[in-house]
Amino acid sequence: MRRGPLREGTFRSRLHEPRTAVVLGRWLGAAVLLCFLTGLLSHVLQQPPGWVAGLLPSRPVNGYRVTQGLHVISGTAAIPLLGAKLWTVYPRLFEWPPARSVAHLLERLGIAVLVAAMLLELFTGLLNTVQWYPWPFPFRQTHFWLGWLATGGLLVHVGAKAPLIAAHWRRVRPELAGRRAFLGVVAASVAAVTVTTAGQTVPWLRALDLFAPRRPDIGPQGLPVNRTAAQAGTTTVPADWRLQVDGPHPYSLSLHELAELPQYEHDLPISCVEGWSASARWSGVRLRDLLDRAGAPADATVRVTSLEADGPYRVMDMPAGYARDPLTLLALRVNGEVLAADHGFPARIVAPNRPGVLQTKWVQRMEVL
Ligand SMILES: Nc1nc2c(c(=O)[nH]1)N[C@H]1C(S)=C(S)[C@@H](COP(=O)(O)O)O[C@H]1N2
Ligand SMILES: [Mo]
Repeated sequence: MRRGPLREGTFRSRLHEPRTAVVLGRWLGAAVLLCFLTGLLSHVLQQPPGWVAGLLPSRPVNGYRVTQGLHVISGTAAIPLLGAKLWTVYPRLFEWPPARSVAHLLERLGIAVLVAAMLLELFTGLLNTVQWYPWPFPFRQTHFWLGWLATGGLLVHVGAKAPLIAAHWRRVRPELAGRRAFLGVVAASVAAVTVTTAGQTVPWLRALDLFAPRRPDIGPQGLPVNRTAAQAGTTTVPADWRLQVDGPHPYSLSLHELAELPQYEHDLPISCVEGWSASARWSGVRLRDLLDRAGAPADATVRVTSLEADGPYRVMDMPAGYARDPLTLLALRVNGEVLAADHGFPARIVAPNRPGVLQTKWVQRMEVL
């Protein structure tokens, strides 16, 4: 097969043809769609537009744990799928002439945008799971907009290729020799990356969690840590620490006074946006009790500020839906022990169905907004 400037017979595999691309495209499309939708959800939960904030549900307790687990699992699975898909179609890169018409040129440019956005999206996502940010742009916003670009580009691509996809949707008989084996290898690669990383969030895969950056049970008090007290500069808490609560009736409480209030104990997960999650038994004071004591209106948002001097998660706003949930705690203890410095001593927030980044550690102040 002659391909552009390259010699005759450069691409010898017969697997470089539309049926293989269609089968892989279906798998990849499903992974990308799942990844996109769960990513949008994560984005909204982390930074809800004003009118959405009041509508976010604090249940199911493990909702974010499941959706963000799926986000990182589907994104990771998309990496070998994208590799296989690109290998299948890459001879078309050398198509000759490069553009047969304006429409053909536009379609090829669209594919260039799609491939670039998809590669960058999966690359930034993968590096984020290991907290490595070797680029000058902000991760979250870039990942968000690239997600739209990649998914939009995918829809255009599917539209442009619809006739070809339809023509190769059904299995051909007899099946091309080698295709089944190739697809089998791709499926096995996807299964391998999934089972060796999903253990960071799926408890029964924990033993196989070889390549994920975290194991949910490794860390102080049996729980991983993202930002340590040393990194946050909160290893020594002032001896005169008091929780400051500002609202219609402001007050402050020492740690001892907090511990004297009615304590509640709940199993709640920390679900990091990076894909790991772990459940623990937290105990402390209910946030709603602290808010009632401050005379907060039932629909008030509360702003929580950490002792940490700076950092993107120093200040967190919690809409009433979470703040009023009886499970939401200002936790003083975890798994039966006083919080370790790395888990937010003297007090931290734990709320159901919320991203880990919003589970503020080393709490200093709460403000009724
Ligand atoms: N003040 C403050 N709180 C924080 C963070 C932080 O950087 N600063 N990191 C958050 C992130 S990203 C996660 S996943 C959880 C992790 O909690 P853990 O370290 O107790 O497991 O804490 C959150 N709370
Ligand atoms: Mo996190």
